Amino acid sequence: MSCTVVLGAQWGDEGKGKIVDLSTVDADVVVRYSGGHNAGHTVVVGDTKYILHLIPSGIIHRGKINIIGNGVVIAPDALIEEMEILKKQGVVFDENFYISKRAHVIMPYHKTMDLLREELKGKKKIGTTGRGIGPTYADKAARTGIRICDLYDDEVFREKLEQNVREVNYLMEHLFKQDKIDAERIFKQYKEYAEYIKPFVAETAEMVTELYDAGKKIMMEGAQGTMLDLDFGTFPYVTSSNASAGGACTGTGLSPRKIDNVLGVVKAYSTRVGGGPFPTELLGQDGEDLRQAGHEFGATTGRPRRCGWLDLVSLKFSVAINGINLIALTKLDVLSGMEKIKVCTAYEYDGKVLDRFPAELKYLDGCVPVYKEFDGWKEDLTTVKSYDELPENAKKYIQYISDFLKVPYAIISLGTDREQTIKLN
Ligand code: 2SA
Ligand code: MG
Repeated sequence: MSCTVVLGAQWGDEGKGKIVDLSTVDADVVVRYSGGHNAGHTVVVGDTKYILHLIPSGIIHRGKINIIGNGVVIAPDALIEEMEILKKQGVVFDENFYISKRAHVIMPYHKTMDLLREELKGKKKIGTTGRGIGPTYADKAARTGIRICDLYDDEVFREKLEQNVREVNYLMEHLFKQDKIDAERIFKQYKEYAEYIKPFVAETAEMVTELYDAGKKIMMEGAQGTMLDLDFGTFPYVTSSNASAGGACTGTGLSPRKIDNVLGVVKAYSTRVGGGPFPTELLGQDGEDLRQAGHEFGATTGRPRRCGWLDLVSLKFSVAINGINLIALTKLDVLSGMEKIKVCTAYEYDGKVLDRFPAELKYLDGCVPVYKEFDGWKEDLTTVKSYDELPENAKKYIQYISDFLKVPYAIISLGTDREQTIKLN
């Protein structure tokens, strides 16, 4: 028995989709523990491209159990749509798929609130995906949220819904001057959704534990990245859940004593979508070149991602709080052809060198990165099959990263295809 958490060590979009897919081969059970349909994993198998937002990637393989854990927030309409698309691609949903009864439900007004709050923030907007994620987790913390199990108890569902709608309508009327929303219409619509997903709803917390105890190999699939974690990311420019390893326990019900490995997915450079500090961001043509070379556009919203050099200060923090013991390095091939490649090893603020990732945004916003510069390489890496075949300069670059972080590589990924992978540990 074993449990591995696969998570993003940066700001999301590290290429987790492919790494999760590779790790799925060895897993019996795949569990999502945080986030919602704000996530976007692209998995390419042969000629087929699957885009997954909510459903664990084990679903593409027969014989694996897939669980949406209690830490995930579920928009039933988005879930059903995703299931329908996957079914058309030949994916089967039966006793291979479970949805936690305890997961919170994204309601239509959560999306409205998400968009309105962003609008009110003006220039300070977070740049959310507009999917209602934040307001849903806020209701969870405020203890007013609606859970999947509530959808099956009409009395409870209606009471909670009417209470929430009363509050939202009050805000709409007094604050946002919007049209009122109708609880009864939502009730009926969500009852239909609830019926559709009913065969899959279960008490998944004990299920995960029992599967682990029965000797199954479990993979916990992270969404977004550590720097977007509600507690450890660049708050308030974060998502509203724990994307870091701690979320894998609270978001599934598996005890921390049962997590054996944490595989951190690290992209060979940095990107982030939305607002917030990004010390190593490349503005202008350099950033644009990296964006084009790496096809850095959001899988969910299509937004162009901000691009920059690798940031080892934030990564060191990420390794520490997640307990990352193995690294999957992705998109190294994208750096081919660059004259010079830089990595940030510290931040400088007001004449002082900071070598730890600060909590205060002002340091992140106002710092100047201290860079170490590497010579680039010209060779195309997309056909490289072993570590030894890598150009010397590429080896120097990746060796430095691993030494700095004191974590070995498990995987080096050189393209979207499964074949474009070097396996090391
Ligand atoms: P939200 O919607 O409340 O979670 O947004 C809060 C911040 O979290 C960021 N965020 C993400 N960053 C990168 N990738 C994400 N998923 C999609 C993808 C994004 C997309 O995989 O490509 O398609 O645009 C993701 N989800 C949330 C978001 O940008 C805010 O900064
Ligand atoms: Mg993504």
